[in-house]
Amino acid sequence: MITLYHCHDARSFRALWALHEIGLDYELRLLPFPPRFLDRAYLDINPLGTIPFLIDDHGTMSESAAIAEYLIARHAPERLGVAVSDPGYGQYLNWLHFGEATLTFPQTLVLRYTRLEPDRGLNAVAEDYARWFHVRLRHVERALADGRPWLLGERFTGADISVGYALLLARNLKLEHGFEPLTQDYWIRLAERPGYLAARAAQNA
Ligand SMILES: N[C@@H](CCC(=O)N[C@@H](CS)C(=O)NCC(=O)O)C(=O)O
Repeated sequence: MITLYHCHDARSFRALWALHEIGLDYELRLLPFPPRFLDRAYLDINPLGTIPFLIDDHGTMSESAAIAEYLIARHAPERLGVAVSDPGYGQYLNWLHFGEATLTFPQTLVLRYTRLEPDRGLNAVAEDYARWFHVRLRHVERALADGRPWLLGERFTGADISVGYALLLARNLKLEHGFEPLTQDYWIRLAERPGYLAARAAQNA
């Protein structure tokens, strides 16, 4: 059995989305945000206090892109993953990590200084990192320039879940004005996927 600790629309959404794309049974534990302060008992489960936190028969994990990669490798490698022997394997891993390390990290500074701690007077930092995000996002536009529907080509993979979550967060932070045309179309394709819609319904249930 798989258990996922999740907060609404937080990075743990990558894991939730992957679970639905794969079609796995799981138990969802929804927490208030931030759980570190609002659900102290959670620290006994995950001492980091962060989400996601995934438990399965083999152990625990706390990194959202790694969880998507792991679930796909174990349960849907051919449908949603890219094999080590495939020439696209390096690109697959690169996009999986780019989604978190390059596209999500700068947005967390925007979230922190505009939504969570606006009284710190660090709005200039938020503006700098919003710009940083938009510049890095051009890499997605370039990747889609040959008309491909998904980052790796004709097939949706875990890389699209990782980058797709960064686009969802950007929309929530009102940063979508920096989406260039192909990126905007890509977002629409992502948001129409049954797996994405089912994950959103699950967190709202
Ligand atoms: N790199 C980790 C980051 C995990 C993380 O920091 N999650 C945030 C939510 S998006 C969190 O739990 N924040 C609450 C806190 O730091 O107390 C990942 O991709 O899962």
